[in-house]
Amino acid sequence: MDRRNFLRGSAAATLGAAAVSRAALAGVPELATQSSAVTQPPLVPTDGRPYRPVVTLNGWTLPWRMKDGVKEFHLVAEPVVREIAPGMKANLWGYNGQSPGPTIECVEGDRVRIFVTNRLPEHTTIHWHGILLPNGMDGVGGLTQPQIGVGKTFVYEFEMRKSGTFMYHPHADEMTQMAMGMMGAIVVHPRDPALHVVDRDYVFLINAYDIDPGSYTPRVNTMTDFNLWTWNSRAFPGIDSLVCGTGETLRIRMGNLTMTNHPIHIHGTEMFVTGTDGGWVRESARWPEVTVDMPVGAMRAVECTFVDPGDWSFHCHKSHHTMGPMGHKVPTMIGVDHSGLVKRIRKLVPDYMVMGDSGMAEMGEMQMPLPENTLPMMTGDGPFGPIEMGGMFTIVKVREGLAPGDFRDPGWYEHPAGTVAREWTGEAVSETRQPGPAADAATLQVRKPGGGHSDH
Ligand SMILES: [Cu+2]
Repeated sequence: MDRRNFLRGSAAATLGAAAVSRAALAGVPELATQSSAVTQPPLVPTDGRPYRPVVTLNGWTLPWRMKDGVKEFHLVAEPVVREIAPGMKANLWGYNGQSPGPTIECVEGDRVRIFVTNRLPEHTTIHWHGILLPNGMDGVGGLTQPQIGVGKTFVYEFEMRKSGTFMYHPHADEMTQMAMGMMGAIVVHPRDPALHVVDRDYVFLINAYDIDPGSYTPRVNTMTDFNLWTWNSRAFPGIDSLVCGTGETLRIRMGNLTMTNHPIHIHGTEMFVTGTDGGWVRESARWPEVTVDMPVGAMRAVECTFVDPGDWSFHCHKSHHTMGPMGHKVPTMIGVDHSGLVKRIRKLVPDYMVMGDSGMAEMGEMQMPLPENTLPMMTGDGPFGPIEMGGMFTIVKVREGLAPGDFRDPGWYEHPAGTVAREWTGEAVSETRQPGPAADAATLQVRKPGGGHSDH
């Protein structure tokens, strides 16, 4: 490519940005943009109806301006570079500098005006998932509105009729635009600030990418073979810890924009689903779970309280979703004795090594050279060694006496003496027996409403 064509090419690449005319942006709220993938502190409202703000995991909340009683937001759809975890960056499409875009927070009854500027190389729209609004504001390109052309700014205006957890994403060339990371969360707080109150309130979206090791841009045609399983476009150890005090109520709002379900599992407590993108779940309809399945295209708000402090795991229970991209295609070698073979191969390839003949855990420690721009299969260092996790995994750091609003990472949990599983060394143990279940067997006979007995 000669210099002239190169310049023409790069001009085309930045066409979106260049083509947004000043006139089109007259009167539009100033562009707020975020350059960091680190969890930002909650945005405490300084005007409008009062509410307790959420914390977006590895994200941020979009500032607004009040104009004649209307909350005005400005979203800019644009190419972004997102750090998936230290050591890997991805060329994604997102909003206002990041993928996912910023969380939009408002209050039930708020009238919102959302300006959407398109700096992508193709047209787009925004659909407001779960929000009740006039049909023409629903954001389905071709059906309820013309597409937002390259360089154009559209405006959406509606009232937030009900509180809850929702999201936004394009309804234009969806396969491409969602595979590239275009999505964001919407949290509408109750008009009555005394309703659905919790101590800490987190939100994130579940997404997935297919990015070949050594490359930077997702394959957008992938249907099932995703290799990066992410929360808010971050993979462990890039996902920040959630922070919570013992006895506090923790709400976690999650939305799933991947093409498969995710059974999200928490350690150390039980969760109740208190809301979906359809609204709040009545208290009488809630039941306890330690794994909440996240269906495709759905949101769930779960609430939990921790009694025990500690570093509690919080992850997808599909084991391949807690892995990094390197290693999915390694053959199973368990039980294969290839020690003789290795010697012979090393004569030809001195650095040859064998992996997985006694399981794959050794990959957690392996410092083998990776191709450029990818993540190891198992990674993350804990206080006791490698954590052997990647992908959709993080930690809820539960501590006693945390100050309200303190979301700083408290470091690793310091276990009280004698409370950590340890190697058995055969020391003498007390012979004292606790009363066992046998003594209580009679009281365990449960009378069923039908009159019969059952032994539980
Ligand atoms: Cu999963």
